[in-house]
Amino acid sequence: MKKNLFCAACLLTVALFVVFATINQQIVQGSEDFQVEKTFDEKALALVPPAIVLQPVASGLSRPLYVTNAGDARLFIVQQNGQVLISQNGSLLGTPFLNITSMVNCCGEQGLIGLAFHPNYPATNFIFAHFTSNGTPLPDGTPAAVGDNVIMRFTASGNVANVSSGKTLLVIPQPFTNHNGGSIEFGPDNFLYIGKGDGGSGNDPGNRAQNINLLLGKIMRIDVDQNVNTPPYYGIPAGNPFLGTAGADEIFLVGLRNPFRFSFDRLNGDLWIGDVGQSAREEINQLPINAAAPGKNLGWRIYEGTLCTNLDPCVFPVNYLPPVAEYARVSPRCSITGGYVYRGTQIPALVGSYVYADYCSGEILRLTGTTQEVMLDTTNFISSFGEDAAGELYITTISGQVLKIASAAPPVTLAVISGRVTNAQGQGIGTTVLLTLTGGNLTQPLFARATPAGYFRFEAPTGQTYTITPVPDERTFTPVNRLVTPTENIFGVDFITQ
Ligand SMILES: [Ca+2]
Ligand SMILES: [Ca+2]
Repeated sequence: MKKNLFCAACLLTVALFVVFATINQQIVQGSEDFQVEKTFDEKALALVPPAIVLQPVASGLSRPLYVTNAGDARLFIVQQNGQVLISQNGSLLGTPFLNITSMVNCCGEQGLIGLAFHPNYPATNFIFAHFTSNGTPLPDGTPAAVGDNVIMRFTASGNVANVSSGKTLLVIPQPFTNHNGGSIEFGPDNFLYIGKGDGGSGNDPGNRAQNINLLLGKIMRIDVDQNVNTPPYYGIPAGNPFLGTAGADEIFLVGLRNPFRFSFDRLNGDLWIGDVGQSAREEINQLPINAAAPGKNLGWRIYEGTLCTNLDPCVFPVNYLPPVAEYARVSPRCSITGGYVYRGTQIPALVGSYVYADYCSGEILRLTGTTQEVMLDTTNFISSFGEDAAGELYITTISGQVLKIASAAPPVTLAVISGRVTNAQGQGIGTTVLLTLTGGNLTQPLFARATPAGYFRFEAPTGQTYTITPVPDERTFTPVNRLVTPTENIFGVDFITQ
């Protein structure tokens, strides 16, 4: 009998335990669900490309190739013909910021192909331009042959750069008209990085990208704060790999084919390069700017992406750095347009992804980890990406547009929805009450547990209608549930029970 009693008590205990554990599990799961609901959204967003749209910024342009900023609200639009235009408050200013059409050879892959503002701009009022010469002597008298690649510094103030102030940093002979590279960008170390193609033609016939005595097929790094007033108007950073040894001192990375566009992640300073392939692979390279970076060899022309070209023996070069991603050059895809790691605020689901495009297919893609996803398929020939001061991204189309990449969805704002469960005397009921929030776009209910004083709170996206329900137990609640449609934080979603 005693045994039976024990067993009955035991069973009761087990039953109670199970019930309690179930409730507890619900609560735990509930709070996890809440967490999961929030992280689920983020995870889901990380796995499903965000819906993006393109918003017109400027049109009627002449072969725009780039967009950049000077740390303020203006957008600087680079046209291949040698003009830089300013878009301010949604309209184009009538006078170009920079106009060097008289010294630029356009177009094809030639023209004004890169622009950078000094990191201390406008306090240090230097801008830097990368262009192919038309053979006209440069403003400081330096000769340049048709097709030579020039890196030139100008002074600028307000909305105008001074062309006659031009100082020549580099004149790089270019054997063919294609593969001029393009991007010039200041890195996290405040040095100027310059992307150069392999000199052109196909399959790098002069094997220039692997030749450390040539500046072609390289990323260079120079210090524009050295020799500010004396030629060559730059110096060599101490960490450059061939400083004090064989090889051109300006070289930072070796073995690129045509890094038309590269950028630095504004959060962590990583260098991201879209290196245009020959006929098989388009590739993306990424590396942190740290002590291991100088002298890395990105492989061309031994490798195109991860494929051996068979132009040379298939042996990894010293300091080889393989791409972090690549895709096949299969129609309609033909040429990568390197972009940016998105660090803006208007497309939360895109933060941290590398955004890039294919010039021929018109697709805008993102790379997250090792996953490449098409976000938007367009009919545009996307010549470049650009970034404004806030980190929002733009594309340029060779037909003459600048378009902003924006979220197709309205921004999600969370509201606090809170209230209290009390007895008729307005006192907390001293024991916990579980509540659920269902409805809206939620795929699972959210759970909250009232405190002993009766308070509870949820957070849920605004603009949707939810039902809040105390989970029925031996008590009844008045009302049984409540509907809310938060546009901002809501307090006083109260219930009364015995
Ligand atoms: Ca050297
Ligand atoms: Ca490579």
